[in-house]
Amino acid sequence: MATTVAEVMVATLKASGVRRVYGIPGDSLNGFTDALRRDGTIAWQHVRHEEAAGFAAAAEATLTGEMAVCAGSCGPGNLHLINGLFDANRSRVPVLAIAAQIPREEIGSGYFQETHPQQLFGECSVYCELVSVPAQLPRVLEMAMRAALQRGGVAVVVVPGEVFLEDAPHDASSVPIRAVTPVMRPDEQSLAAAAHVLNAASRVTILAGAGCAGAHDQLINLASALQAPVLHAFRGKDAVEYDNPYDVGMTGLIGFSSGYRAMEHCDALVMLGTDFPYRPFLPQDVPVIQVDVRGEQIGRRVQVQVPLVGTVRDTVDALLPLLTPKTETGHLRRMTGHYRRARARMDHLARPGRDGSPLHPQYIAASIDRLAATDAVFTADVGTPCIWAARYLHMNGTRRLIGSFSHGSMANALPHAIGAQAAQPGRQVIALSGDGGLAMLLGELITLRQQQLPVKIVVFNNGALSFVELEMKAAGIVTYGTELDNPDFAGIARAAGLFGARVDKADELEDTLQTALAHDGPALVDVRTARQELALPPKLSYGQIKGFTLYATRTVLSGAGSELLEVTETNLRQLEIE
Ligand SMILES: Cc1ncc(C[n+]2csc(CCOP(=O)(O)OP(=O)(O)O)c2C)c(N)n1
Ligand SMILES: [Mg+2]
Repeated sequence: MATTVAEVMVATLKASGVRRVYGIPGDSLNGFTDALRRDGTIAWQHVRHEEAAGFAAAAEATLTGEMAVCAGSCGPGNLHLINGLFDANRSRVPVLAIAAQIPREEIGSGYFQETHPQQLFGECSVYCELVSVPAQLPRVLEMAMRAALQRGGVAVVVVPGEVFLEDAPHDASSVPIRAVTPVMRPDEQSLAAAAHVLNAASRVTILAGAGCAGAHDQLINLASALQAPVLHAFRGKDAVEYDNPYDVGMTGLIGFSSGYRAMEHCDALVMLGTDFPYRPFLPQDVPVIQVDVRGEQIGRRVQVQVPLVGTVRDTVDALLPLLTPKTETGHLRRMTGHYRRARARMDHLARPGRDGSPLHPQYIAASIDRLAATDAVFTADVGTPCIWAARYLHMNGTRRLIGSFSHGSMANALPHAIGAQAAQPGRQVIALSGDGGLAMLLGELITLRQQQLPVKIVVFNNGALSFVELEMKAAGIVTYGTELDNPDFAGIARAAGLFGARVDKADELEDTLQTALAHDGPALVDVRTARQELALPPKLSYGQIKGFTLYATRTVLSGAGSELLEVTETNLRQLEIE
């Protein structure tokens, strides 16, 4: 029978299927970690920086669909969680954060380590409450968990350290809190309005996002009825791309031309479970139908003619009988034909490169894709690794891709991999890391060894914050502040107890990757990668062309003309195939 507040909390988590808690202990959290120790069924998943705990919980929740938990001690301990929690909250995955607080009687006195977590976590959570008296438990915890699960996001329970150790209310009993999945579909009138628009259109395009998870059949059936090309937002890649004859790839800043075209040439757009944020990539002046479980999210990127509030699965099932199947296939054929050509051009770029020069990142990503397990989980750092993951990793319905797709934080790949691997120890987990991203949370290499997590890391070591350099080029800014003078990452990995290897030449890549993937434990492969690889967006604006011209001119004038030669040499093969 649970007697303290901490014991009631542990019992509630246990009853709800929680298997582990990521975090770092500390004075104010000791009552909670001690209750975990005494119970012994929920693992304490140690990390070296609380930010990693937030990211790891986000990845676990993304992968399993269940609630994941992290914890931090008072003040700086839980403040460090925040960036990882922003990531989880913006990806709308259920995460519970237990934020310990300074003693109740000191709140407001400027006490040692004092912060106000309800204010600090307010912006990255769907629920955030302070437990002031034991009688609030377990109700506050249950409400927090339900909010995280049903609203999709982060719930924070703030507990002053001494409260963990106080007696729980006599009638405190723990009930399991699990997600329930409602059937959610729009009313008949809205469905009829959507069908009216779609039946009158002749070139329908579908933009599909993460909301299509679990609705692959419905997506394909809709595309078939409408003879519509399907492009995806990045976060929808693993739910949309596979077994999909209607696939035309991705659009957006890191997408490619065929996805952009499919939107440019449509006469009606269906947005399915996506909050794709880049307005210039969305078509203007065509009717838009948007399907989302969160009605408040509809219409915030583009004017929507018919809002459909419901899950993709239930909404498409209800909509399909109202549609007249289209027989005209011209739009679909043109767009899939364009995609095949764009795909061929991208595959052509995935070549090793000239002897002695750094490897092309496209080749590295395509090699990872080829050698990875059919059920691998990939994580990709914000920066150019996201571009190469988007373009060269093939999804198959079993593989998963996890990233900081909505929050866009650097250094996500390694801690996301920690969460994925902890949740599913038998699965191959591969982190595509930037050299900047890896260095930012480098200490988490030690977590891999200590927690025996056999994550495989591939470092796209281009000696720079390369994505930022691309942004500078597009904006006409001379490269500045982006150089990275890196240490020997493979040596650091070995010193931390991992398998570590460095790849300088293309013909070493495949064997080294294979050895690392087969290694029975964590491994890091550090690959010398071209710094000046240009990753062209699907639509070059006049401003970007002007920006590049200005960048080139200013670079020569600043005396750094050799950088332009490197840009040219690295990208010559892109010109060959235009
Ligand atoms: C925490 C954080 N800081 C800064 C940025 C801005 N930013 C986006 S990508 C990037 C560079 C990433 O460098 P690296 O990890 O080496 O990857 P690369 O683009 O070089 O492949 C930066 C600084 C960010 N997104 N997140
Ligand atoms: Mg880099």
